Amino acid sequence: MKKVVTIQDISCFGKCSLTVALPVISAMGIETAVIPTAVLSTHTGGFQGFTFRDLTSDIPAIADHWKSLGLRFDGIYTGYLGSIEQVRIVSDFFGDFGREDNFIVVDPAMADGGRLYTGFSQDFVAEMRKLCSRADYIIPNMTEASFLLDIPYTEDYDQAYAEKVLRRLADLGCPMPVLTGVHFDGEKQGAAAYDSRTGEFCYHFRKTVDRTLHGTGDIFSSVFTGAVTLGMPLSQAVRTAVDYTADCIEATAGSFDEVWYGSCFELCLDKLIGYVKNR
Ligand code: PXL
Repeated sequence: MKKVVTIQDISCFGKCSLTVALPVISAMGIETAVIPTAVLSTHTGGFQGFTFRDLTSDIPAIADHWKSLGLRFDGIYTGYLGSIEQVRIVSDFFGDFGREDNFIVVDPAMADGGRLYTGFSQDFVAEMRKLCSRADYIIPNMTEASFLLDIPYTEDYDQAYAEKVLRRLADLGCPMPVLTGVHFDGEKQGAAAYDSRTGEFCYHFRKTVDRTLHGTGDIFSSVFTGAVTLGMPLSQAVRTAVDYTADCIEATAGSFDEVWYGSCFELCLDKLIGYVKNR
């Protein structure tokens, strides 16, 4: 069986990070080990007064135990990381568990809508930039890409601009950057990726649903990680991740007011399994 380890927080309520990654990657038929980096009562996007228990100091101990067991993973996937120290420790984990024949996905989950999430600073961005340089794939949205590249944020751009951003992301040291939330008109939205080894770009779009839902980036990155683990080429991994994310958003469309804290991804897992089976 293929094995992935995902390193991110667990938000006890509000569907994102581990409560998304674990079911989604497992549904793709991949064993999913987890390192919870923190326990929060809710995610930080719109809830007030959430608790935050930092588990940073557990990470090296977990890594040491796993090293003693000789555990190996086909993929390492990191999402939301809560502090600069945590990013550094995850970087050490890459040193311990990264190999020639596995891959690293970094989702620099730290910003959206032109703004950093609560609790993050420019120093955190600088550390995340270093972590991205160690990944095979990074999956920023346009806000995160703008912070990583230190360029002004805009949602008014064309294909040439998206490709320039992707090239510059690759220049950070990650050979295959993926940009999410890409749109060139009001009709369609999706993702774009660049393989700097071949110079090829790929895109996949679905009809835009004009609402922002929390956790869709985590759905995308989880499916993308699973797809690459299953050996899908970059363009197919992007297509599968866009399609499932769009399925989830559409499945939530009737309940946007009720479930702003996450999408009804559970209702679409059968489709995801279908994408995997029919690949
Ligand atoms: O969806 C990304 C995410 C993950 N984990 C926590 C978050 C967020 C986004 O706000 O707050 C705790």
